[in-house]
Amino acid sequence: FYQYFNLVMSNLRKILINKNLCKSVWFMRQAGRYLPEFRKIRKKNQNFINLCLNSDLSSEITLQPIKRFNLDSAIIFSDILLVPYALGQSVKFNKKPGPKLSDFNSKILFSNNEKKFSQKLGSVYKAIEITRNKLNKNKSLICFVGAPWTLIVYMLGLKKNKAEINLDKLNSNSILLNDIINELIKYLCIHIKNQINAGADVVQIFDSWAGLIPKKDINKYCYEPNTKIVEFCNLKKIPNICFPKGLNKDFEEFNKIVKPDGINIDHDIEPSWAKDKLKDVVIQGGLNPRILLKSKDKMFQAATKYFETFKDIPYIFNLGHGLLPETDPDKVDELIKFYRNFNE
Ligand code: 1CP
Repeated sequence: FYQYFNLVMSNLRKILINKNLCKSVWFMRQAGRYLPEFRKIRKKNQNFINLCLNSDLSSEITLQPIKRFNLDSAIIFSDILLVPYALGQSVKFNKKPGPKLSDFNSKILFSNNEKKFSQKLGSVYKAIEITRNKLNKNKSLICFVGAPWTLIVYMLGLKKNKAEINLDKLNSNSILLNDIINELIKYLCIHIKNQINAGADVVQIFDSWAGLIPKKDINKYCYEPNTKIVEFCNLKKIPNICFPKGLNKDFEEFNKIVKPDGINIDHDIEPSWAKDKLKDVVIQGGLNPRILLKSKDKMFQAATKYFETFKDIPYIFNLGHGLLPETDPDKVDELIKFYRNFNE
């Protein structure tokens, strides 16, 4: 049975569950903005939320980078902000300064229920079903959620600019924040469960703004909520990868406390430091997406550092953040080929 199980188990699951040495590559934001075939669809679909909620188009976009580059995993085309949307907050995607949500209303948040929530996101689950049926069995389908803190940054409009949050707003809401976090954990677990039931193999939990949490609050806003979500995944045997971006040396503490199956490092983390400090976890990613805007040689040189450092331990090749919109798709192709050659 186990032999059979291993054979049909997708590559990413094998690495995450068995800490297997088999090789795997995918990129954050691999489906989207930098691909001409995506832009063509996007042009005809001005409302981004509606595009995410169109099961056929979502599935088509998810498969675009797989067709082009033969990556090992697909990540479902969706957005972390669909959860606040499904919980009753309207979301607009402006080009600048980014996504804008309607004013937060706690009465609306706390008046939701599982059935209503799952129905609102039904088309995401349908998109996963369609995609899983079309995707080669040895490739993984990754689903994702935003971690509570990162969602709250958008839900309460906490960001002042790229690198700063509004501390007064944070502190004046701190009592309410506890309840919001718990409510979000509940619905994020439901969203994970639904996506896995629809056919996703693995979940990635994006805490993209973890680096903006005041040090004294890091337990409350980052470690605890991520731990609860990972514990839920463990209970349901769902392979999970955490991405607490911007934590620097606190990546070590995060990993010891939260204990995810996989951890995506960002580009501020030195690979040899990660290998040394992040134990009992599969390391993923790290390469600066900006390097794909440089020459081929520079890109290969930077990537080699990751391949060399992690060649003897399980490692999922990926980036330290998402692919940038200005990335040339041919560079992505070259990087994947270079990776495959190196690891042959
Ligand atoms: O204008 C456009 O065409 C929309 C651009 C776009 C795309 C392609 C947005 C708006 N979201 C997405 C898809 C998306 N978002 C995916 C798809 C699958 C893939 O990776 O290929 C994923 C995984 C996300 C996740 C996401 N959305 C995160 C976490 C990852 C990260 O990059 O840090 C975050 C923070 C968001 C919010 C979001 N969605 C879109 C924008 C412009 C933003 C804001 C980012 C910011 O505030 O800097």
